[in-house]
Amino acid sequence: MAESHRKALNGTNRETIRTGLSEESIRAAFLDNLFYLQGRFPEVATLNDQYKALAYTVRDRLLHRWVATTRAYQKANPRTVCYLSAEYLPGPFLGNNLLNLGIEEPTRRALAGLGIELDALLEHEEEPGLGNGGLGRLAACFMDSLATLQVPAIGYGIRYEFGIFDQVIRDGGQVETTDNWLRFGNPWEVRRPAIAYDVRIGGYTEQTTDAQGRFGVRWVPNEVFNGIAVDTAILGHGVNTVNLLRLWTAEAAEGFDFHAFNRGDYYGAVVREVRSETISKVLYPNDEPEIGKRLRLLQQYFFVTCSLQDMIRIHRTTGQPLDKFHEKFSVQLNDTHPAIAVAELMRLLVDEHQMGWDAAWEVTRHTFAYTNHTLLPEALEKWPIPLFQNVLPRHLEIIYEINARFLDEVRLRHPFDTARVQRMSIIDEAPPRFVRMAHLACVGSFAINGVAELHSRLLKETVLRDFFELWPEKFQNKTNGVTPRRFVMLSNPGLSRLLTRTLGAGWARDPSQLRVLERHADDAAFQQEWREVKRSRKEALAARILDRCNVSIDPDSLFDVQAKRIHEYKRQHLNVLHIVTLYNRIKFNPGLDITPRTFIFGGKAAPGYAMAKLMIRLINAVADVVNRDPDVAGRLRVVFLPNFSVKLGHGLYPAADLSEQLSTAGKEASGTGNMKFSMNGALTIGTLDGANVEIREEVGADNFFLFGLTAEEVVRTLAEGYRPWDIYNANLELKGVIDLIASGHFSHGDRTVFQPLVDHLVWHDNYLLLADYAGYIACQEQAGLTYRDSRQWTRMSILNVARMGKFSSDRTIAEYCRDIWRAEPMAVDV
Ligand code: GPV
Repeated sequence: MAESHRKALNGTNRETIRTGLSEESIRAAFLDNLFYLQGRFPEVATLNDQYKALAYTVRDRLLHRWVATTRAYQKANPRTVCYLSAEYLPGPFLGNNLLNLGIEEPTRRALAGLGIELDALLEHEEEPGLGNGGLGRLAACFMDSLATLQVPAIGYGIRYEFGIFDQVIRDGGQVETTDNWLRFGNPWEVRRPAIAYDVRIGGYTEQTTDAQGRFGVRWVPNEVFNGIAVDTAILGHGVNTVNLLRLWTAEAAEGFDFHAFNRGDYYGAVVREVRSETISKVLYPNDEPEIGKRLRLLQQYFFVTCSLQDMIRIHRTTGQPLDKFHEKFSVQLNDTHPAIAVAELMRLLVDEHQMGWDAAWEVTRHTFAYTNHTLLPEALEKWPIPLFQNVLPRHLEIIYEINARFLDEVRLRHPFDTARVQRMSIIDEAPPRFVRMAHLACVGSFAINGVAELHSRLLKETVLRDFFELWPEKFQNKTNGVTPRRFVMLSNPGLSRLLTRTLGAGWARDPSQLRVLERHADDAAFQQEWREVKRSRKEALAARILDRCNVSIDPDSLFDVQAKRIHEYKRQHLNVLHIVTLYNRIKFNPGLDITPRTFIFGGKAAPGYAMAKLMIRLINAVADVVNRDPDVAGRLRVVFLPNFSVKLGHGLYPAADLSEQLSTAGKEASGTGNMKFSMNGALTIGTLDGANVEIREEVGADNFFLFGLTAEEVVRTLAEGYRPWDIYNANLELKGVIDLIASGHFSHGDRTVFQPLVDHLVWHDNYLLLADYAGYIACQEQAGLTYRDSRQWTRMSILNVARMGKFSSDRTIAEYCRDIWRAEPMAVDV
């Protein structure tokens, strides 16, 4: 690789300071960057100076691959995937780029020669938290796989100045602080001031007539600002392909004639400038939408219009007419956050590029595909019409027109069925009336998919049933995946080395090769190595937890981990009921022989989600009492690891023995953390929900701890009039646990603190914790017993890793390419 790389740059074999991959070249380049980019010499360089000098050194080594890729794309004009996502959670870049370039070892040596430890620089990097959780991380895994599979692609999104808040735990509760991730600069991004587009907001529309007497519409906005491209290189693993992550940042429109609007109001113009820059200021910290936040709608429209204008610009450079737009681009809508794209492309084609409606609709409906990520009805986005009208008056007209034509189609298929027409309308007529974004996405897309088999089936049977009946051919499943580069190779180098020594290096690009591990599952020597890898990751996590949380944990105990956003449907509180159950058992029977466990939690709660915040409080309150109680010492420990992130995940997944995947069946669309744990040899305790179903199918029922109602049983239980109060009274152990929480035992005697949570459980419990409690406790007991049989446990762990190949995001992306995008790989030479 290094050879061709050098030749491409200058036609010679000479390494230059910006390309050389040897230890010496990297060291020279590092010192050069320290001096010329940071104005520092080694003796006075801070950790941050060193980090940046290394980041620039690595970025230089990406750049000519980036240029080569752009050139190759320009020449071949390949079909291109555009991924529209309001969120990306790429994690730290440095380690991943070193890995994908294959230069981690020479870099480590180059720095060591200067007395600098690579790991300290890796640790220093602040990750871009431009997402909330699974959805944003999925987008980042997809970018990794697209580049690795050499598929031409652009990821479009928003360059939030402040990403997901930093979580601090104070007095046992979550406190949010702003995430100032750009404070020290971001060496990975390249700002492209020349790539900028106008974004209009508000105002009104009027009819126009052109010289030929044709009618048109002019949108007269009352605000205009700019979106500027900020690019990050996404390098594939072991290939030269560098795709683009293009994030938009908002600025006041330069050269825009404010006078026409403001009659020379200089002050007003400056205030406008301040306001325009708030568009990309901060990420909304909710997993599910808060209805009717104007700024959120502005953000969505902002990045969608910039991205579509950018695609149109790129398409025009190919010399092809706009009615071939959909042959050049396939545009994936990551949930409904970018669904306004359907109306915006129509506007751009019809109003700005004078295409007729029918021709424009042909292009539009062949361009978009929509991925749904939730079945929760409260999470389906809808915008109040008064707000929508105020922000996007022209788009509302366009949506009405799309809707009118669409509902005619529905009436043709289903005469007299006015109920169906109302259900399917893009407009929800309940006052104040709403635009239903999922319906807009369905109508404007040629493909609609869910993210796991069960989720895709339930979509067709429930929330999108009418659409499925109208267009069954549009519906697909694409089970999620995660990148084995970041989540195995980078996070777990010890496991990777063992895998490579045993199987050869091919598994990271072709994880079906992991199946060969099955042969070693019972091999005592291999098992021993397997346990040593896990043990070393547990020790490293224990050290981190001691440092961060000042809690000492025992690496020999079973590490029982639940890391994900805090949500009632994800049922972290069911996990807590289990902890308190064990606590009570030991209190009643001090000599009880149980498997020692360390319970580790991580995850953020939406700042406005009171019950989720109370769940965090409960975890910390129980931790506080359990960890101080000498009666349970050596058997139970509880840790809440604050500020969970991709970076913390790197240390967490490899250290877990047991992965908690407890969502009420039918509620978790897929889950992706479940895959990361299992790929690192954790066993899963989980319900038949989301991708758990398929993980269990792959690893085998014997190697998975299953409990709980099925999705069908959940629906039936609720329909039959569920009474959690009866379960509470019938199960003495459960009652003891709930009563202890209610008594104030974990809240310094204060009975009010957890009362809302307890009352909710015994009277409503819409996520059926009490119905699943007994099964969960029994299943946990089984897991605890199995852990004591270390040969059995290790065998199961090995078989999990061996059989997780399906859940590489490379498989997911290959399916999208084949079934939705019709996109082909294109090798890039340097
Ligand atoms: I909708 N998801 C998310 O993280 N944020 C959202 O706004 C929505 C969905 C998640 C789902 O909850 C997970 O089940 C899923 O694995 C993930 O999206 C990726 O598909």
